[in-house]
Amino acid sequence: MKKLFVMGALLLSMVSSACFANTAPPKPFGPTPNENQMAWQEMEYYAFVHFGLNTYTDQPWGYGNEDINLFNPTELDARKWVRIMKDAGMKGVILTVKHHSGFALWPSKYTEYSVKNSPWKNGKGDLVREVSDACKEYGLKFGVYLSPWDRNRADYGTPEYITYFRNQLTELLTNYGPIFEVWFDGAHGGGGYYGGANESRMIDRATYYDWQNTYKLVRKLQPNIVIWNDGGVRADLRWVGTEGGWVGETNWSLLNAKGDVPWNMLHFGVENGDSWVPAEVNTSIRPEWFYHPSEDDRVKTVSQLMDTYYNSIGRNATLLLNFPIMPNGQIHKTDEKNVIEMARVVKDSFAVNLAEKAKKIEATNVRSNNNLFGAANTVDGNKETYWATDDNQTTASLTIEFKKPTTFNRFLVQEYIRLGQRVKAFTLEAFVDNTWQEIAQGTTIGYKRILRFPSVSATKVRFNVTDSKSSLVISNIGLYDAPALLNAPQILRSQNGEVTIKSSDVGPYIYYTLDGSKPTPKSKKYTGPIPTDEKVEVRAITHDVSSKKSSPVAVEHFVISRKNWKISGEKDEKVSYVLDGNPSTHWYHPDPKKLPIDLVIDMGETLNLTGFKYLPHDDTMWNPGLITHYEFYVSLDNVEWKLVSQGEFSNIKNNPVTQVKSFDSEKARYIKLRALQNTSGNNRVGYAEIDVVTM
Ligand code: FUL
Repeated sequence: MKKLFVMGALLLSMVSSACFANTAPPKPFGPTPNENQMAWQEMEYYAFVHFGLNTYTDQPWGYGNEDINLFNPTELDARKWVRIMKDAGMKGVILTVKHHSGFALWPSKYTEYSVKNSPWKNGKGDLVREVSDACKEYGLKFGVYLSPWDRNRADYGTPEYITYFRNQLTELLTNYGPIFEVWFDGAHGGGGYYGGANESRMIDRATYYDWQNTYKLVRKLQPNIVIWNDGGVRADLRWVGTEGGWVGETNWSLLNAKGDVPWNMLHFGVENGDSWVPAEVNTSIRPEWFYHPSEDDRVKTVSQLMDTYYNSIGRNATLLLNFPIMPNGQIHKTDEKNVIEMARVVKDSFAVNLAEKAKKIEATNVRSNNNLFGAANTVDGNKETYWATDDNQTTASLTIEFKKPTTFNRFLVQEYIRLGQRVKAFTLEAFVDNTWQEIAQGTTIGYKRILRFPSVSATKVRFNVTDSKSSLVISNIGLYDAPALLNAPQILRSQNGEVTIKSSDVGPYIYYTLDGSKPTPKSKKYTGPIPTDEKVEVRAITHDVSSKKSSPVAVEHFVISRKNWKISGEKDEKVSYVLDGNPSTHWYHPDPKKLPIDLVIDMGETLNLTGFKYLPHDDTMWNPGLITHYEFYVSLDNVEWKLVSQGEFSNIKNNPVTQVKSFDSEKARYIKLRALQNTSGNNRVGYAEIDVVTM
């Protein structure tokens, strides 16, 4: 009897320990997000707003002495801003309440340099109140950007300023309800008004602000907040090292608590970092942050916004997209239109998760062989369930089988980051014509990773994790057939004659002709650079296999090849960018003397010229040195030169597209473009491309 009892107890303990093993979830691996970071990450997309005295002075950075009387928006309606943001799919707003000029958008007790002394609403206005109220009304979260650098304050650089800064922070974090994020920009010292001193002041940004104590204050006043800081002291979120609108394809949500944070750590995170510091991509819908009328035709297009979306939210970051407000207090209609259209494209792209329609979904390894951690959890629409593998099982595959061939061009995958970020590398394969073909690959996943690839029709899809820091914990998988953005493709020819054709979207195929005939989906499919020589006319379309729709036709006539062209007298290797056929590479004279500045090209043969083309470097944000006034000379021997064209490239600043100038036919082997004046008023002159027009 006793024996039986012992055996029974043994059996019971075996069963219960087996049960325990069966249901125990994986242990967290490495650093994990806290609740505030988790809530912030799930917002994914929110707005930035830049508005202030700079809006009226057309400056990116105010000096700190700008006339307060300029601030008088006549049609400001914060509710309308927030409505647009909500319609755009955004979940919050961060208002730049004080930029570097020190002008405060709320009636702060601690300074006279604020809206309270401006004509707007006779000094009774409070923009922080209006925006935070509108956010409450429309269900968006509210955040503030308070610039630590203040070019107005006489005490900037002394300990008194830190008290002032904290007083302002206390006003903001006490009087306006819940604040989800506070933004402490990294710009820190230099020239400024400083209460009339008009001098340059430098501070040590690692020590001057005493961030640790400021953080304590912030967290005490707003326990649910996340702190952004690109300065020396680690906060809750990190900058990605660029304002261009992208983070690295590899993006770890980790940094080390101590030590320097060079650019590559900001951009890619740190694989084995000891702290959870996820990435936020901040970028403006226009080149600059404040409104400048000259940028009205430089608003990011829907395709550019979609690239930004995939390069931020699709790469384990959040997206903080800026609206520069106009002097009348409104969002420009182009900015509104594009951001709303982007929201429609996002909605349509991710409307139907085809993986949820699978016939079968199975994995090569499931933790404890228990359905609790089974592959089906990745398509159950529940973000708290996941597919997990056994401890130490760092590679595995998950296969989705459809009832019928299914077309898709997007893959979405999410790790259950509450248990840490783990995956280092993965691939995606499609079963097409009875064989497995690799269609995409990626490195890190994190909270969310989205891959784009040309549309593929398959009966099965296989997701393979090929490397991971620990066992796998995948919470969600999506396959989508995103409707194509069918814009005419871009056709480029390199100096050696290779033609490249680029689509503004990933998904549609490109078809082309070289004989002037109309391209159709029966024409040649573009698979890579096409070698061409001399004269050729390239026509191309993009085509979406799902909707069977094509884009308008793009046409480029290439007349002569620039194969033998040489830029005379320039040793800098990058000078070849001027002839490489790629509009996004550019070259500047390295050590410009004084204008006029010449660029001389030997074409290697004598040609009959009837004109020339100049494409400036398309970036008006950072002093690009676009040529505005020019002379163009030709020569047969590089000794005797003839002036064949002169004048200005009108409106090049606002619209920096290829400038084409014609002249009467001239025989020439050498050409010289002389820059007489430029947009930046210094001696900086740059070029993206130079070409000629022949008979
Ligand atoms: C930068 C600032 O200097 C810009 O003016 C802008 O506010 C941007 C968001 O941060 O560092």
